[in-house]
Amino acid sequence: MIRAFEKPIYVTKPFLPPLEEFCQGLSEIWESRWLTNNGPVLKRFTRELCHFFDTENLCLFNNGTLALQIALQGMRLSGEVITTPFTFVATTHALYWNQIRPVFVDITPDCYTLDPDKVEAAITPWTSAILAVHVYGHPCNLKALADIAARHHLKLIYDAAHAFGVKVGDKSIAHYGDLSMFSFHATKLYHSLEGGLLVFDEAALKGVFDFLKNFGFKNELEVVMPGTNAKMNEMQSLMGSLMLKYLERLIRRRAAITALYRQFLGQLSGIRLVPPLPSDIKYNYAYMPIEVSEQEFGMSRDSLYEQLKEYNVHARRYFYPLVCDYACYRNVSVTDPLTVARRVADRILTLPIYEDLQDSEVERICEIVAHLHRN
Ligand code: T4K
Repeated sequence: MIRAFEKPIYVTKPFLPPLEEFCQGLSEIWESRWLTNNGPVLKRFTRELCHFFDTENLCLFNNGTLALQIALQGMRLSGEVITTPFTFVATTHALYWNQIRPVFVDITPDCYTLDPDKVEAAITPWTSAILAVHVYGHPCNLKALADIAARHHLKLIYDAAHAFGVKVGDKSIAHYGDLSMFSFHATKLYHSLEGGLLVFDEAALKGVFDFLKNFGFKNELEVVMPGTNAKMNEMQSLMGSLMLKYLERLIRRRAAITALYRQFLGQLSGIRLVPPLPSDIKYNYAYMPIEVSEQEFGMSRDSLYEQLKEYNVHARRYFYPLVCDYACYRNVSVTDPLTVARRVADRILTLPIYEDLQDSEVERICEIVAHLHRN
């Protein structure tokens, strides 16, 4: 008999730096009375990120969704954009808010990222860009997508919401494509309470993004474009800045948790794990996805999800349903049968993973899964 957890085990639990460190930073904010609108802490955080990414071409926002919306707006994209349905709704919402039609195409079965062959087949004279997602932090097929974008003169944008800290070769994942958006939401392995970041190739976009996130103000008297309010404030910037020094430790701990899960779950029939990523990828272990095959496992993904809750384990079905199946996108015509995306969305379950999840807790979660499998 396996006991249920006394306290809920959620899919994630935000890491926080020691309270004293945050309080120290807060006292500086209290002293300065500068709370938002390009304050000193935001400027310091921006410099730290410029160093981290080795580029000046970046811009901070109050969340990832607005960052992506502004990216599309600032790059003046229109018409159709080819994208994935296997993502968080915000990816598609950002297109919709820019009056761009999403063209959903299928994903690959190994890492769940856009299938380059399907992308190429979906290009029309109205296509302006590809919006791919490094889902769970898994890098997309960077080379193939870059090749397609170059041949068809399309912009290549990455929703890298999950991919902070990921490197390919010796380069940050941010340096692939024309632009990448990172989310710093509390549920991400690295966060600034809420926050978003754009890293881009073209230096001239910086000025545009700075205008767009601050109502379009150039100075007190001039508004040069109809911007919005998407500024990161000083408390967010403080958290982001403090968190940077813990990033490697967080990734290491997540790697260890992932290894434990893989060791236990890899032996269960009906559970599919993502194959190990190529050795030139430095992964961030952002999520712990498993695929549940009802026939082999003896229980559907949904039953497993529900039964885990009885044990106080709150896994999540990221990303089910597919975005194109939400009521607000059902009128978007989809020609690709999305065979892989549909199969994956019906089977996927993301298990708890966070810094202070104990080894014993991972083992117990795996024992519960094995117990449910046997019974
Ligand atoms: N693109 C992609 C591919 C994304 O995944 C996202 C966001 C975006 C774009 C947009 O970026 P942001 O605008 O969010 O920066 C969560 C997050 O809210 C969302 O940021 C994230 N993706 C998405 C995958 O997950 P929910 O609705 O599932 O979160 P929620 O509130 O149910 O939290 C999940 C669990 O985390 C809770 O059961 C408990 C735990 N939790 C959560 C919060 C907020 C905590 O322990 N503490 C907390 O403060 O969307």
